Formats: sequence, C-alpha cells, structure tokens
Amino acid sequence: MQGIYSSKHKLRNSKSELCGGEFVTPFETPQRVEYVLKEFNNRNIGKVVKPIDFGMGPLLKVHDSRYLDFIQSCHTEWQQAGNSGEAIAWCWPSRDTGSSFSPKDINAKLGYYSLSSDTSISYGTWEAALDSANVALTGTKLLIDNNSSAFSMCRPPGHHATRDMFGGYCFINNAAVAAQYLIDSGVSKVAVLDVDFHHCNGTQSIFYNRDDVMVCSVHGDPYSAFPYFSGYVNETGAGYGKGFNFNYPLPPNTGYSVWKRALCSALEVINNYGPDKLIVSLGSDTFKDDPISFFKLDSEDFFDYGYEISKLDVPTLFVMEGGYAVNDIGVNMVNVLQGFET
Ligand code: SP5
Ligand code: ZN
Repeated sequence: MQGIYSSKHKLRNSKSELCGGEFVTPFETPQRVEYVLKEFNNRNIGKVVKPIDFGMGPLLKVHDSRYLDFIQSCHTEWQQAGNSGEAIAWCWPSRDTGSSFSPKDINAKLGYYSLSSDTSISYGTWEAALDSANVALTGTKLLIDNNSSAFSMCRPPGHHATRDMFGGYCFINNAAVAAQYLIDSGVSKVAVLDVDFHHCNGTQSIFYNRDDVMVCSVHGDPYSAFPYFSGYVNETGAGYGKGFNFNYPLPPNTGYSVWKRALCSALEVINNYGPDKLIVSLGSDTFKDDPISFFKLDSEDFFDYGYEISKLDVPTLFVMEGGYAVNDIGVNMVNVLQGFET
C-alpha cells in the first residue's frame, strides 16, 4: 500500500485551542503525522509519494467558493484588523437572527463560517489544508489507477468541515473531496466509513441528500461528545439520500467488543450497498489513552478491525483524521493498515 505525505502539513502549527475555558496547546499537532510517517516507513508498508497539485477544481465541487476564499484570506485579514493572536470565532449568527447576509467584518466572517471555537486559524493554515486535500486526492488517483488501497496522511484533518464551515480542527473535508472526485471520475457508488471517535458531521451533511455516496459512522454518542448536534441514529439521509446515511453512536467507556459489533453492522450495510470504492476516514482517537475521547480500544484492536474492513474486498482509500495520543498514533494507525493487508 502506498502512502501519500506532504511536509506542508507543518505550516499548520496553531498555538491556541479553547478547551475547558482555557487556552491550551492544540491537540492537533504537527508531530502527529510525523509519527505516523515514521511507523509507516519502519514497517515497510509501501512507498511514500508526494501529492500532485489538483488545483481548486475538486475543492469547489464540495465547498462554497466564498468559504474557501475566507479560509485563504482569514489570517491576513485578521492581522490587518490589528489582532496579534490567532483568529478564533467568538460571535455566531444565533438561531433567532436568521442572518443570511454576506459578512464583511472579519469577526462576523469567523462566526459565519465556523461551527466551533476549538479551532484557530493561524499563519499557514490555508497552505497546509490545501495540501492535505491534495494528499487525499493523490490517494484517490491511485485508486482510480487500479491500486487496491492507499493511505493519505492528511493533516489538518477534514471530516468536521462542512460545505461552508470549519471547526473540530478541520477546514477542507478531505474525505468528501476524495469521494466527489471518484464520482466525477465515473465511479457510480462510493461508501465512506468513518471510524474516528467523533461523528463526521461535515461528511454527513455534504452527502445527506445523495444516494451515490453512502456515509456510515461509528462514534462517541454526540449526546456526550463533540460535535454534539449531529451523529444520532435517526439521521438516515433525506430525499434521494434517504437510507444512505448510518450512525452508530456508542456510550462512554465503550470497549472493543461493543465497538466491533457496531463496526460490523456498518460493514454489513456497506456490503449490501455494494460500493465500487471505499473511503475510510481513519481516526485513532478511539484509543484508550486518547486525551479528548472516551472509548477504550487497545493497539491490537486496530489491527483486528483493519482486517475486518479488508473482508469487504473493495478498493480502499484510508484518509487520516483525528487521534491525539501522539506516542501511540503511529502504531495505532499503521496497525489498521497492516490488519487490512493481511
Ligand atoms: C478531527 C477530530 O478528531 N476533531 C476533534 C475536535 C474536537 N474538539 C473539541 C475537543 C473538546 C475536548 N474536551 C476536553 C476534554 C478533556 N478531558
Ligand atoms: Zn476525532
């Protein structure tokens, strides 16, 4: 299995995350991908290639153009407005304002184009996010060229980003961009399986009305976990997409046997759908020692579920999402890939 890696991820190196009422060093750090790359190489999983530049076209199929302009210019505008810290949203269009205008002030834009305040926009964020999407697209191209699998070492992650909102450490929805690119390349049916600890609110909302991209997610019950407002079982899709979205929320302290049962239910649904290609949004924040999550998977469990996914026997792109226990992130992520390849 080839890996795709870009050193430009290092340009995303924010200093501030609002967490528990305090500013902390962000959980989503540059070390994360470096450790994954190291383990991928140590275990000789495959060749590591650099991303191809796909330009803005594939991003515009999934994201609003004004939103992308905003992400690109945000940090500069924020500085020009006289701010010395990083750009963090603090004022949102509330439910009763019904504000459907185009924001002009940078503070208004931040609220308008975001879904949470855990994510600052720092210098270099756009460049890193853009190349993260190229990393996903280059992996997608490998599947189109008949490779049976690929691993896109994306950073920053993507699955919380919606058509026009950033948050949850995400700016461009890499998995959604990849899925859309497959469809635009003539693939009829794509499935996205999201095994990150958090619900993929962005991926879900982007494909919610569609039957050509099925989205299944196993995650911490949003009743008690970010992103709180989506990821419930009754969210099953709408319109043409009715019956093509599946959520498997699980309670605090869920261990592997219960998690695996949910995963296998999702795999059965995907198998019945019969996708031509599979995208796995791969987060290792289900690990027992993850600092912000509440599942209890052990490192060996990652190997086991990689094997379960391989039984679908569908060409598969792994797209890296979350996982914040940095000392174990390499072992956990690469265990999935190795389990898949056995
Ligand atoms: C891609 C991804 O995994 N994004 C996750 C974003 C979660 N951000 C909110 C984190 C809230 C952490 N709560 C603090 C609990 C510390 N014990
Ligand atoms: Zn996550």
